[in-house]
Amino acid sequence: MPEMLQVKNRWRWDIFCTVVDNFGDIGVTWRLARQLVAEHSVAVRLWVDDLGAFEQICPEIDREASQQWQQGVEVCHWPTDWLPTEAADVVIAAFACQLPSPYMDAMAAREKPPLWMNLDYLSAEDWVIGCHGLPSVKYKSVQKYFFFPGFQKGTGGLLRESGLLERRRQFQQNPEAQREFLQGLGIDRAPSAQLISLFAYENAGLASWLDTMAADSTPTHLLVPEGRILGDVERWLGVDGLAAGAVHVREALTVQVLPFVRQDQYDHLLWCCDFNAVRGEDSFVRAQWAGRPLLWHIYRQDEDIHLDKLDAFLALYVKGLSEPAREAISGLWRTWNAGHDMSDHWLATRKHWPELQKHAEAWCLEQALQADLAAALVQFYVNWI
Ligand code: TRH
Repeated sequence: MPEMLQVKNRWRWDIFCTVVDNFGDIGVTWRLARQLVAEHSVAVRLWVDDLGAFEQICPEIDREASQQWQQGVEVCHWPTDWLPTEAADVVIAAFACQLPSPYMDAMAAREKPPLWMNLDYLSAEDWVIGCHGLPSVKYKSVQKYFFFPGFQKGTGGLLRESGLLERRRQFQQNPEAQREFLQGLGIDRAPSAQLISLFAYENAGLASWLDTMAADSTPTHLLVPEGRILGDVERWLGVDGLAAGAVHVREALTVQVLPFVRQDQYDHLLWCCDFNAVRGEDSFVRAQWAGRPLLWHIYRQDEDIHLDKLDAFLALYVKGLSEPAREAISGLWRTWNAGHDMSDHWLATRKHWPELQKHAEAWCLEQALQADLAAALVQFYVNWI
């Protein structure tokens, strides 16, 4: 074992990330890079083509620097004109991004070719199990492999840092810590109000959901990080130029706009809330680790293939729920993703609140039984060498 540790200490991994849009690409690769360094003593270089997006989730990033160290990770700006660089032992192309061709040649020039993997998008579809770990294309002597994150045995699992659930539980059991954290963001939670976070793409169904919450007998405090959904919030409130710090009250609903916070703070926000509306990939996973009921705005894809992904996830997620609770939460998610009227589905969901709360924690614990994605990647490499 000590030998293995010594070898491991010398491992060098390169992770390549192109920011296609939004924050999911950098969100996932930054999280993975940090975890590999912190928990597996791996030397990681993270190549990113857009440091501006990176800065949003990690404000320490110097967007002008071609190379910098952040939390033990060597962050490199992926230049348009690639300079000769030695290839690492393990090369991860995140979300099928195309590596620079001189780097591919450097991979092929190594005495022992590196392990080259494509870290794919997250999907709960069954075919993922059959494809995870399979060889993909080859470049000269270098074989590429598919690595699929997932929710079921036989996939690469989900990103989950060591001790995450313990930290989350301690925080959720500490009202004072939560109060302090929320106050730090300028949030003064009324004791009787349910707290909901809203991170989503533009959605025509939002107005009906806000109408329903405003008319409810239970007060709601809705926290909206700055981003794409703000236009719909503005239209509903009848105001322009919403920005971080804005607070508007409509009947039982308080809407508060938050600044976009660093990734770790966003976790704490999710842990504080009774219900989290999330989107894309990384926030979706983090909301599951929060152990609270959630609503997923899935990233839209051509020919509506994202709807198959939504159904595949729902089919797994609702197992163990009573039929009415199952219908309520599935209906809510499908309606949200269709941009339709949320009123009835929200009221139906509220009826099954205690069951959905219990279920969210049970789902989280069930998912935590899988090896986490970083550990699974390291294991894949160990098996490969
Ligand atoms: O931003 P997203 O929609 O990202 C993506 C991309 O669109 C990507 O191209 C697509 O492939 C993928 O979705 C499916 O959603 P996601 O994945 O949740 O990423 C958001 C990241 O931003 C996540 O790491 C959490 C982080 N975040 C913060 O750090 N602070 C915040 O205040 C908020 C709201 C989010």
